[in-house]
Amino acid sequence: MLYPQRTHTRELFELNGIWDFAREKEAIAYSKGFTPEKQVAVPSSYNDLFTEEEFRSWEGGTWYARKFTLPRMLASERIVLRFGSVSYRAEVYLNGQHLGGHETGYTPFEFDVTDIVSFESENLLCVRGENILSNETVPMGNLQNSPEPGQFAGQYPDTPFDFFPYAGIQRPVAIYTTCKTAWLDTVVVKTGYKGSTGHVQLDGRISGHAAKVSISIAESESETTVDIAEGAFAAEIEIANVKLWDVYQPNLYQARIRLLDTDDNVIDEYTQQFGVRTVRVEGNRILLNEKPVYFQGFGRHEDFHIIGKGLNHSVNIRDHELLKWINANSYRTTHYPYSEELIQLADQQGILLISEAPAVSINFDYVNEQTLKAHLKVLGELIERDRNNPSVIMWSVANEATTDRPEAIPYFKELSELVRSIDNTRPVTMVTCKAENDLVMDFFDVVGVNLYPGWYSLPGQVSEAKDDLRHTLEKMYAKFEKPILITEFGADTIAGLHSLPAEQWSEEYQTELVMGLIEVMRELDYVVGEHLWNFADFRTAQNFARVGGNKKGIFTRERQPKMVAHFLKKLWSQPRYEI
Ligand code: BDP
Repeated sequence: MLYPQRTHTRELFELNGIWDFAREKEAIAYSKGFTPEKQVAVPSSYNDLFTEEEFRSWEGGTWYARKFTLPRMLASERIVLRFGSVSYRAEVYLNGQHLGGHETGYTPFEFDVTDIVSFESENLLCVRGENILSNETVPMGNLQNSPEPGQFAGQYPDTPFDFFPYAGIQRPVAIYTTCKTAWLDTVVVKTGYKGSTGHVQLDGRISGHAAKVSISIAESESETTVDIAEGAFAAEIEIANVKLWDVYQPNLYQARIRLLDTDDNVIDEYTQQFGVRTVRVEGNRILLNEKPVYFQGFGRHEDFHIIGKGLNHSVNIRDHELLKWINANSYRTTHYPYSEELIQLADQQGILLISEAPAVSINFDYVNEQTLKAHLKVLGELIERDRNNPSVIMWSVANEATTDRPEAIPYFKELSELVRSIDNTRPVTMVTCKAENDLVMDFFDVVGVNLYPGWYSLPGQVSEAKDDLRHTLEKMYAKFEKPILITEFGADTIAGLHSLPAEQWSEEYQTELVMGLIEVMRELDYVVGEHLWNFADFRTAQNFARVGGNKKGIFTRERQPKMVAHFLKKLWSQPRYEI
């Protein structure tokens, strides 16, 4: 699905702002309009907007409504209604008519509403959201399970993962138009280079009737025209003196794609941005443009005061500024697909992303066929969505599943096969918490591992934690013989709490532990990166282990540095590998 844009042939406007809101408490036809309980902001999670607990922890049906008017000059166009995401599931109604639904939050969906919208009167848009998780959703929730290491349980709300289950219309809602005759549906860009010549393979699908496609790349002054056959086209383009996309060198190209009729009239125009770069694994290295890259960065969350997981450009800008300040080069979109707008920012700023499916804490005590189906669906949607973004250099299919169970083997085999069937241009990883007992690493190119010595084990014992880490990594490498990326490690830390000697929860302890563990990682040549947990403090469900959320942030939730941030900044200012 294309990201919506305004072009010479497409109009675009957003339906963000203030909507009506009500919890579904009665068996009435909300879809035709309802008496609001509250007003709500879109995009935003609804949970932290209001003062009442029953709204914050509400997971059942939520109804959103707003009216909008369409200008008559668009009456001849095809009209599409698009949602950036609604968590966890949505049913959409326009003028009382059911358009359809979408499951698994965090990915976009859209409806052709050409025959339903009115140009004579106001249109009423009603959206039913719902955030009831189960063993058949990805992520899972409401399992009422007993805790096992790496699986969060017994908390309120009942989620087996460690972040607040924020919900609502968390990303933009937009209307865009295309011409009715024909429009570009999808485009896939694959890139490579030889010497100073860039190679771009562009494959697209269209709907409707157009004769040919013209593709021009402004930066390279090239124009190519290809025919359309059975709704598809393919073009190969060379870019002389190509400027590669790289970390903090985000050279981007814009491919202007125009669908033409037999008289060369432009029916549809769309600009697809891309970067020319390659990524692959060789031996113990991940190579970006054939040079080894050492990952220094974080696991993160889309999480901020009041807005929860709602898209907020200001927070996104601040976060990327902090990443640059601390000399990080990468992050993992833990534990779900982040907004398209954030991925685009990473493209523009040269930040490497590991894009993760929302499959966190998949527990094989509860998995059934439906779980796998939901997982495959959302993983497919994530790849379709982000495959043209040069910042995305690796896919992560899941975080901390119980992959020490034999049932995990066919499940993860299927997931890895799906990824490779859609995209063979990026390495694939899975993030384990089972260390050398993981049974599914054979299916992946890079080992991702979360390890918490000095925190969940060996509390307060930095030197023992270092030995433990070394020992675990040695065992893992002996078994898997693949590059290992440390995808999480760290310590909860209350900003402003100090202690000498260093004690858990203090800034001194976080600094000593984190810097000590990094020393060990850097002794081991097969370790290809250090991603700290977490970039910033974040909101979680409630339980006795969480004091106002997870405090493992290197920055506070307000986005100010803790002491360790200054040490990381210094360490990360020197490249790990010689260039
Ligand atoms: C890991 C999870 C992450 C948690 C973290 C922690 O991947 O989501 O927040 O541990 O406990 O198990 O802080």
